[in-house]
Amino acid sequence: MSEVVKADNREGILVLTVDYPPVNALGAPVRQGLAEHLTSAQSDNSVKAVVIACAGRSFFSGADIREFGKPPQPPVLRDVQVMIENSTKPVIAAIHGNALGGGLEVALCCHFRITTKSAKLGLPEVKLGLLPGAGGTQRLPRVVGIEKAVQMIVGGEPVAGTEALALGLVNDVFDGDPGRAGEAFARRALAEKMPLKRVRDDDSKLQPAKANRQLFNDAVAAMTRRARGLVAPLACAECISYTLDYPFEKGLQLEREKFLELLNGEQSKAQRHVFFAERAAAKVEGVSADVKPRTVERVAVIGAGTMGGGITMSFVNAGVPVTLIEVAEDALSRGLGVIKKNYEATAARGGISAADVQKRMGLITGKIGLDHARDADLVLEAVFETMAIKKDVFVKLDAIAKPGAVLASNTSYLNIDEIASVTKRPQDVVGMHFFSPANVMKLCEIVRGAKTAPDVLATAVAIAKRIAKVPVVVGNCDGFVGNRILASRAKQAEELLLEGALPQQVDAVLTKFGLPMGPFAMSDLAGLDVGWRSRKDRGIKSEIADALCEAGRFGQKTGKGFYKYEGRAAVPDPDVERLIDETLQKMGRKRRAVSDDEIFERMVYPMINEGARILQEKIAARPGDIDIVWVYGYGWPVYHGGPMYYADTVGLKKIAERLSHYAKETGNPSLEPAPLLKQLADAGKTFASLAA
Ligand code: 3H9
Repeated sequence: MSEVVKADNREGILVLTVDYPPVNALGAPVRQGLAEHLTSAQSDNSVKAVVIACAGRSFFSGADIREFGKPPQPPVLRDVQVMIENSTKPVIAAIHGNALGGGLEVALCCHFRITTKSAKLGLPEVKLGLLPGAGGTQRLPRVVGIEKAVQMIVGGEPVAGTEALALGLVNDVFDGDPGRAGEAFARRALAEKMPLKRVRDDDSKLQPAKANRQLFNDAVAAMTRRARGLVAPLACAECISYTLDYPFEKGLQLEREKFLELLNGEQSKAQRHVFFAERAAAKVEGVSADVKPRTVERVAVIGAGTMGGGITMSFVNAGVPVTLIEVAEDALSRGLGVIKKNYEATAARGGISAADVQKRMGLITGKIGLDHARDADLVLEAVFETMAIKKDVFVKLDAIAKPGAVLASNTSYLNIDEIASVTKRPQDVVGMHFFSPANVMKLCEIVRGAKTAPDVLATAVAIAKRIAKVPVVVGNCDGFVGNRILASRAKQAEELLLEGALPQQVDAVLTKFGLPMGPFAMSDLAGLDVGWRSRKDRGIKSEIADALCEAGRFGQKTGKGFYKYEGRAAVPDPDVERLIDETLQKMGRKRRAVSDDEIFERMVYPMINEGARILQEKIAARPGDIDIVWVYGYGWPVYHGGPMYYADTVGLKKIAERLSHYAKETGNPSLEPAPLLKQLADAGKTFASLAA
């Protein structure tokens, strides 16, 4: 009998407890164990009802994603579901923790479901580029109605136990041990002779949408508005529509076909890569799992500008109080005002309640003067991006911060060791680089200095996760992982303009690929004057951008930059084309037609090349870490898996050849393939082979 599924016949109630760490995924041993016990329960006269519960922190978290793409091992999940659904004895799912994906789909085959109030019940397959492939798209709408099902399946967000009860998704809620609660419910079901309801047999909740198809169409339109380029949300919606058009069995069969199509498609493979890469990135090389993070209860953020404000919001959104520190009253009240306005705008859109605005603002204490960082366990510096200013702040922090406090800098490219060197406690200094807008973007690059202590890294990772960010630990170099790769792209973007491409052409190539914006729209958003000033300081030129700034075009803030702005809409501007022509004439250059293919290769392949250098220098520990930085920090389309994953799908040989070609064509040796890229390409290998 199964090791993974324990059976305990408690005076007629057979309690099956599944124990398959870490998250009770429905892997082959689980399916086998369930099938064995369910079969014997049918013929065992002493069994009157069956409870399915899980040990550990959760009910089933879904199918075992590691099995996807491998030959299926019997019994398949559907066979187990049929056994449950057709059981002549009541089967009760007792849910705690999570019931996700295949986990909820199993529960939907049970005759009764009970849950803890805090459990999360949902079908998040869409986030893996999939759809619920074990009947979820056919059963959930029959339980919660079409509109809620669309929200849960196309949106992929779970509901809590209390909401599940209100929706009729569960029969009851419980506290305490799932097995015991399941047993008690089973006795009640038997005593009250509750009928064995099969979800598949009841179409009543489908009737409103059957009578008025617009209900379905509107719900889908609302949920797919932001599905840019993703195939899974639309496939999920299509499968839900089968409940309106076909009998249950036919819908199930069509769902299966669509599921397999997505499973074998390129998008889901890329999205599954991102799922595992994100989890791998949280494991820090050289920091074992038993290193304990330091306790962080009080946080101080230095600087109430755009970054400091966004970082503060991230903390308070997670319920962590922040002391927000500025040097002067007007800067502080401006910063607090922006935060309040942001929250009020979210409340106006219905994202949070008016009470939430009050509560979150109540977690922020504005103060003047660094002295107020004295009691903080974590101090996060987000002041102007100049080494001298950063050093000045860290000298002062060193003098006042309590012993053991983590001193973090939000620098986006400066040398963290140089910043740490002005303190007497470089072991406590770490980079925590957030991305703009910091309250929205999920990435946090955690920069490891030469002397950063392991428990400081562990603390930075833990606190980033606590505030719902995705942490990636990176090494110290100019621009770290994200901005260093961005710089390699920016160089080529500028070069392309000097050869004849236009900003709108370059941007369009990248947005077509799935990035939210191209380099020129991004520069306009950030403000061209910032880079201009810094170039002047360093004696560097950027012909076109400098010419734009000299003409007073600083980007969105002045209504003109690489584009002109009508409201927030970027419109190509003939004046910019003229300015480019004039600049090229002055330089003695002629414009040529640049193809979209060349633009794509010259923007993306140098990024991959820089990624290879970053791996070789061990600035990133794994290719997947680079992918996570670009997916969560810069909007690289998740369905292309990140630049390094994408490179493997193109083939490193092709990428190396094209880079070599452009190096010769443009006379730019830095475009030659990096040694690691060349070595892998020559050996017919992939970046993924490095992590294996
Ligand atoms: C599905 O169900 C398809 C069906 O519709 C149709 C089938 C026919 N499988 O995230 P954590 C691992 S698709 C295998 O750090 P947390 C994870 O890799 C599935 N492994 O923990 C990690 O491993 P490691 C639908 C899985 O507490 C470890 O567990 N379900 C799975 O922060 C801990 O993970 C989903 O999409 C899995 N399903 O969060 C849910 N899930 O330690 C996906 C996790 O080696 N999972 N692992 O790095 C999650 O969202 C989160 O993991 C969860 C726990 C919320 C469950």
